[in-house]
Amino acid sequence: MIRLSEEVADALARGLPVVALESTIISHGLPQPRNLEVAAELEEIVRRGGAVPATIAVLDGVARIGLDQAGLERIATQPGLRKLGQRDLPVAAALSACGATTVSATAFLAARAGIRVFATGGLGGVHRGFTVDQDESADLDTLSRTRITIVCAGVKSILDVPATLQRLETRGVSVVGYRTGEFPGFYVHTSGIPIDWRVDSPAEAAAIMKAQDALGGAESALVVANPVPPADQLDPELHDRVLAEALAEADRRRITGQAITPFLLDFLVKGTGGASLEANLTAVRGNAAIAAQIASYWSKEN
Ligand code: PSU
Ligand code: MN
Repeated sequence: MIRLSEEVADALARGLPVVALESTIISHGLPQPRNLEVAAELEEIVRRGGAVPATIAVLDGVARIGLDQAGLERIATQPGLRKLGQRDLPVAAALSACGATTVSATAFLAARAGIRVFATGGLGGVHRGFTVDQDESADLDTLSRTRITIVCAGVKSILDVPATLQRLETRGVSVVGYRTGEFPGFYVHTSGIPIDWRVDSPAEAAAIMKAQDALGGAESALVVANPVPPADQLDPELHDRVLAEALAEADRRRITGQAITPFLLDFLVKGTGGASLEANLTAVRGNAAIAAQIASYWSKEN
């Protein structure tokens, strides 16, 4: 049910650095045709950082760890491709379905394959309005019981960021800022919320991973929160204004569940004239680069 590409299998067997990449950001998070270019570009960034990229998706019921060009094209262009969280994986496997994997499904599959480092844009989390609709991304649950290091630009700013940080704390997920003492704001440099820990190098991140393993206990994740540089961020005022419009529109149209994240991301792209897309891409690129460095350091040490 899980198939590794030859390159990824070989790299893992030889203890070479590997970085997992998710596919939902390609299929549901970014507009076509840019998304296919980005899929290729992220893999290239990981390679330049000295690691092997493993983009993960489910094709014809098989969880694929490491996609070839044809696989990348399918996740970027196939109409009606599903968005798969961890709970969807057995169903997709049994019914030979195709789908892109979210952070929860990707982290689960990566860990099963023996990949320790994962790069994405922003984590899912607690949605605004949680007290009414109980929408908390399965990403948080998976990270609370999966031994993986995930490099992200925080959580998507469409979410309730303080509540998400609180949930990460409650569920025992370690969170460190990468060269920052504030939790990043995904499209913007900072969410304004301080975090307790920061690391300043891949070596420090790898040391935490080593300590996680040495201490044992629950197999929880390490979140390495890496902000977009201030020069590349979305203008915070524009961000706040368009986000308020997006949330109001989602409310009006009663968009909920799996559809809400893609809807809001898309609304932001249109409402900011593409500026949110550029900030999103800068975030993901930076995360892929840092993930490659951490994976490289990790493989040297282990
Ligand atoms: N980050 C992005 N774009 C995305 C996502 C994250 O920059 O599209 C995706 C991830 O796959 C994440 C998912 O796991 O959104 C969360 O969706 P939900 O809130 O439905 O769990
Ligand atoms: Mn959700």
